[in-house]
Amino acid sequence: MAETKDIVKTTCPRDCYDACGIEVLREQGRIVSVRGDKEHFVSRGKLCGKCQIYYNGVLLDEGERLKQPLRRVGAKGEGRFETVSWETAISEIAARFGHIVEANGGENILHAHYTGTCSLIANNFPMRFLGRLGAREVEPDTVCNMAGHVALGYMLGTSVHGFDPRTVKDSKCIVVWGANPSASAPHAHSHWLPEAPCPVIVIDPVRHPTAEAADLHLQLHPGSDAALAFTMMHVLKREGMIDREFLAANTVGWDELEPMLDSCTPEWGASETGVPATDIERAAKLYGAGPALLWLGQGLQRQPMGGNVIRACSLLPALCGNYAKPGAGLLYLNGGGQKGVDGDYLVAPHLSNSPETLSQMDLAAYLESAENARAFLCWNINPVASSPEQGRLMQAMSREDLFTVVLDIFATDTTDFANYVLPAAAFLEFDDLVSGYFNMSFSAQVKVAEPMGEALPNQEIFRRLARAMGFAEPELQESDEDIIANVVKGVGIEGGFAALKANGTMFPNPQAQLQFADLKFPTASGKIEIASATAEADGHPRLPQPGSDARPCDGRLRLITPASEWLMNDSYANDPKVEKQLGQATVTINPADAEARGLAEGNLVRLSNATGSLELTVALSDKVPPGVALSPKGRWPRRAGKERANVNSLNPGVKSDMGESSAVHGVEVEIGAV
Ligand SMILES: Nc1nc2c(c(=O)[nH]1)N[C@H]1C(S)=C(S)[C@@H](COP(=O)(O)OP(=O)(O)OC[C@H]3O[C@@H](n4cnc5c(=O)[nH]c(N)nc54)[C@H](O)[C@@H]3O)O[C@H]1N2
Ligand SMILES: Nc1nc2c(c(=O)[nH]1)N[C@H]1C(S)=C(S)[C@@H](COP(=O)(O)OP(=O)(O)OC[C@H]3O[C@@H](n4cnc5c(=O)[nH]c(N)nc54)[C@H](O)[C@@H]3O)O[C@H]1N2
Ligand code: SF4
Ligand SMILES: [Mo]
Repeated sequence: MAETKDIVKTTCPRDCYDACGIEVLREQGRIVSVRGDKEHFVSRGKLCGKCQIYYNGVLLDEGERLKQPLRRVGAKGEGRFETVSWETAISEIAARFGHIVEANGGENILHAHYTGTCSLIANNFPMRFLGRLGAREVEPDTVCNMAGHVALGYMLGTSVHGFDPRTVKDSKCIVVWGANPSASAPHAHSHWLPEAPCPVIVIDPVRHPTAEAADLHLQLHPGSDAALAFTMMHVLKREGMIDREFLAANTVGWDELEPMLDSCTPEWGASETGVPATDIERAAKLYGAGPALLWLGQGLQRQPMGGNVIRACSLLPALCGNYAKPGAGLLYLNGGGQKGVDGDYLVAPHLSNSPETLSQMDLAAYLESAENARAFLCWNINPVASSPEQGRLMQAMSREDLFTVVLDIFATDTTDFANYVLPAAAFLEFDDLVSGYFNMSFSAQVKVAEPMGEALPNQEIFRRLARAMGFAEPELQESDEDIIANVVKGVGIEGGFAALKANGTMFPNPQAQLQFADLKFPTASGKIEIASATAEADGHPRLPQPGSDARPCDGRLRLITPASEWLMNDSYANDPKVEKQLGQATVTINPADAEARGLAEGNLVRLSNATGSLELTVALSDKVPPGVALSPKGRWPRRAGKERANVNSLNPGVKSDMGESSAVHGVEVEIGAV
C-alpha cells in the first residue's frame, strides 16, 4: 500500500524539445496533482501551460479516456462501437491480418505511427511486431522533418548529432532559424535563451514571442531562407570573417561555392528576402564574431525547397569553423545514439520483412485502393487530423473493405473510422524511458497509477497480437523490465533504472560535449560536404542554391500552420480548459492584406484552394507580414462544428525537394469573406 502521501518523479514523453521533469503528487495511491519538478533543470517547477492543464484535466478523466476495446457497429466515420473483450478483439484482428498476409502478403497491411508518445519502448517496440508481420510503414518523418534529415545527411553525414545546449556559456551568438520556441520549446524560450550570455537572432516570417524577445529579428518572406544564408555568407567573406584554415582542413567543395557568393550582395539579399540590407549585415557580423550556435527549426524545412534551405543554412557553421569548440555548433535534433541508446535493439530490424515505406504525403491516394491496402493500423497517430488531403483521406478511410485498427488513449477523428479501437495506457500508467532531443538528458518515465479501465501500453498490445498470430520470436515478447534494464545499461547509468527513477533525469555525459569533437564527419569523404556527390547522384544539385520561392500571386497568401502554444500536435484539443484557451479558430493576416480584401478583425472568411476549403475567423496583426496567413495546426475536425475539417483540409501534400517530406508551410490559399 502506498504511503498516504507521496511524490513520484517522472518525465513528459511528448514530442517536445524540453523533455520536462514532472512530479506527481499522490494521496492513497491516487493522483492528486501533476506538476513541474522543482529540481529539474528544464521545468524548474513549471510545466508548459498546455500540459499543466491537460495532465490534470482530460488525461485523468475516466469519462473521456478509452477504457475497453471497441468494435464498430456504425458507419465508418461515425464512431459508433460496442465494447468487446481483449481476447475477442485480439483474436479477430489477428485472424484478419493472418488472412490478408496469406492472400495478399504483409505489404497489403499499411501502418502509420508517430508522436503520440515518444517514450522509447511505447514508440519503438511495436516496430518489432510490425516488421515481423511484413506490414508496410508510412514513413513517419515524411509528415514532419525528413527533408532536413536528408539535407543534413548530405552536408554532415548525420542530422541527429547536434550541439550540446550546455555549451551556450561560451557562445557569442545564437541564431534560431525557423523554430518557434515560445510554442514548441517553452522552457528553452523562457530560460535557455534569456539566460544565454550573448545576442539572440531569430529568423522567421512571424514575429512570435521568441522573435519579439530577440536582439534581432529578421522577418523574411517565407521560402527565401537560402537567399538569406547566401547573403550572410557574402558579408562574412567581405568582412574577412571566414575561417579558411577550417574550410581547407575539414570541408570539400568550398572552391566551388565561393564564387557563388559574389553576386549575393546585401542589396540582392534584401530584394529576395524582404529583410533590410543593414539587418542582414548586422546578423552576419554577430554570427561571425566568435563561437556561435545555429538552431535549425523543423518548421524551417517544411516548405517546397526545404532540403535546399537546410543545406544552405548549414553552410554557416562550416564557413566560420563553428564545430569542435566550446560555444559552437548546429542543432536540428539530438538523437538517442549520442547517449548510448541502441535504436536497432529497440526495433529489431533483423526481424523485418517489411517492403519499402510510403510517404505520408501519398497516404490518402494510396488508401483509395484495396490493391494497395486491405488493412490500415494506426498507433500513436491521428492522421485524419495531421495528414494532408484531409477530405480525400476521410473518403478513402470510409472504404468498407479497409480493415482499420486504431490504438489511442482517446476517441479521435481517426478512431471514428476504425473497425477496432484498442485503448492505450497513458504515460503515467507504465514505466518507460525518455531521451531528450534538445538537451543531452536521459530520463525515467515512471508508473504512478494503474492503466485506466482495461487500457494497455502499446507494447503489451503488440505482444498479444504477436502471440495470437503465432509468432515465436522471443524479441516479440521481451518484457518492459528487461528492455529498460538493457537500454539503461547501454547508456551507462550506474545503479540502473532504480537510480534513474530516483533522479528522474540524468546526463550520461556529465560534461558539455563538443560537437564533432574529432572533426570526423560521417560522410563519404569524412569531411563536411559543401559540394555533395551523393546529393548529385540522388538527382539534387551538387551544391546548395541561393534561390527563393516565387512569391504568391493573384491575391493568394502563403499559409503557415505551425505548432500551437496550447496544443501538442493533434492532442489536447479535447480538454475543455485547453479549448477555452484556444478560443475560436482564427487565421491571422496583416492589416494591409485585410484592407486590400475589405476584411476586418472578427470577420468570417473562407480559405480555399484546389485541395479544399475551411472557414475561419480573421485576426489582424502586423506580427504576420503581408502575403502570409497564419493558423496553427492541431484542432480536431470532429470538434470544428459544422464542417469536419482543420487546416489540413487545405494541404495538398506537396512534397519538399528532399525526402518526400511535407511542404506544409508552403501551401497557398485564397481568402474571401463568407
Ligand atoms: N498543417 C500541419 N499539419 C501538420 C504539421 C504542421 O506543421 N502543419 N506538423 C506535422 C508534424 S511536425 C507532426 S510530428 C505530425 C504529428 O501528428 P500526430 O502524430 O497525428 O499527432 P500527435 O498529437 O502527436 O499524436 C497522435 C495521437 O497519439 C495519441 N497518443 C498519445 N499517447 C499515446 C500512447 O501512449 N499510445 C497510443 N497508441 N496513442 C497515444 C494521442 O492521443 C493522439 O491522438 O503532424 C503533422 N501535421
Ligand atoms: N506547443 C507545441 N509544441 C510542439 C508541437 C506542437 O504541436 N505544439 N509539436 C512538436 C513537433 S512534432 C515538432 S516537429 C516541433 C516543431 O516546432 P518548430 O521547429 O518550432 O516548427 P513549427 O512550429 O512548424 O514552425 C516554426 C516556425 O517556422 C516558421 N516558418 C514557416 N515557414 C518558414 C520559412 O519559410 N522560413 C523560416 N525561416 N521560418 C518559417 C513559422 O513561422 C514558425 O514560427 O515542435 C514540437 N513541439
Ligand atoms: S510538452 Fe514540452 S514543455 Fe510541455 S511539459 Fe512536456 S516537455 Fe515540458
Ligand atoms: Mo513533428
